Amino acid sequence: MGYRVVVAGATGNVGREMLNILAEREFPVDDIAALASSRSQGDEVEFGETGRMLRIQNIEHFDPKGWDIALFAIGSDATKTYAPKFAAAGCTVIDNSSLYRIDPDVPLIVPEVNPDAIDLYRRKNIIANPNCSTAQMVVALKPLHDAAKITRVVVATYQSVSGAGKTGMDELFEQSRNIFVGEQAEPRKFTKQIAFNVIPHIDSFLDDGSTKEEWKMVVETKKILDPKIKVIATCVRVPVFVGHSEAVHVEFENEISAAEAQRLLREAPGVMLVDKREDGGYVTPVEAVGEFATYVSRVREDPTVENGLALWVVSDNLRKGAALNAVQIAELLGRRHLQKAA
Ligand code: 11C
Repeated sequence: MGYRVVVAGATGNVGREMLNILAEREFPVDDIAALASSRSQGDEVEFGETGRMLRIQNIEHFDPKGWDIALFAIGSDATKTYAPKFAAAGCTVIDNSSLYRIDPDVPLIVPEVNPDAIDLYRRKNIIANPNCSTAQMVVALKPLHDAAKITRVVVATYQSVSGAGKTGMDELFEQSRNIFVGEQAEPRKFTKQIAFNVIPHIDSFLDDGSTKEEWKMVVETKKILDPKIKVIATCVRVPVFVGHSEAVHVEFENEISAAEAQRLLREAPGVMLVDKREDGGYVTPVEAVGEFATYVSRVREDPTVENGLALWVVSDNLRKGAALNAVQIAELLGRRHLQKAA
């Protein structure tokens, strides 16, 4: 016996990956509903590569009563309207937007890092999924924190355009083509040209000069991993379609060698260490696309601080950064709280 599962936002980049991953991981689905706004009502999406087509239903008119789990990928505004309604109807919401992430009554979960925090979900019947750049970083940091206690993280991200949705991907494609044929490459979604360029700006600016994306990495890392860890991030959009990369510089309370860190990372859940210290002996975003793992490469000691390491962390932002983590949360929820009779 399985679950009655809803995917809300099923026509978007993340919603489609949620359907793919539910199918790939053979999540026990008895019934599945694909929802979106009225614009997509009546369209069809495939449930993974099963050949089963799902007709898109309008979220506005959908009755969540009797459904077990809803994976939401509909953005904060729509989440504000629909998550409380679904949760009150007894359907546990796993939300990919930033709306509930810092709500003290909502757990923010990365199953490899803080699975026990999920028990808090009963307060609102909502579980938050972190930002993509946070999720992959905390998966890599967790075994190192357990071993030597992280005190400070300095991270620079190299984030793909798929983080900005399908319109971001279309803009990179069109600008690249236009530049090749000698036409204008006007920015629309992004604030500057993204093709053959990098933009040190993701999400809106805050009063202290940081961006909201950078702030999310700070507050989410504290909530998931340890509130005592100091974090500073610089988040940069790069002309890559899928896959976020991060240069992460970590300071520890206790000594930890690069060799010990490599040993720990080799064993860590969700991590794939690829660190050969030779040409090509590291992972780049195109190699991470479609994969479940968070890849760690370039592990080395940082001689400029007392106990420091530098790492290169890469993952598929639509998967570990969003849809995969949401499905893993659903699996954890099922194991711990929503067990069905066999
Ligand atoms: C990006 N990280 O790459 C963003 C996308 O808070 O879930 C995800 C935003 C979020 O643009």
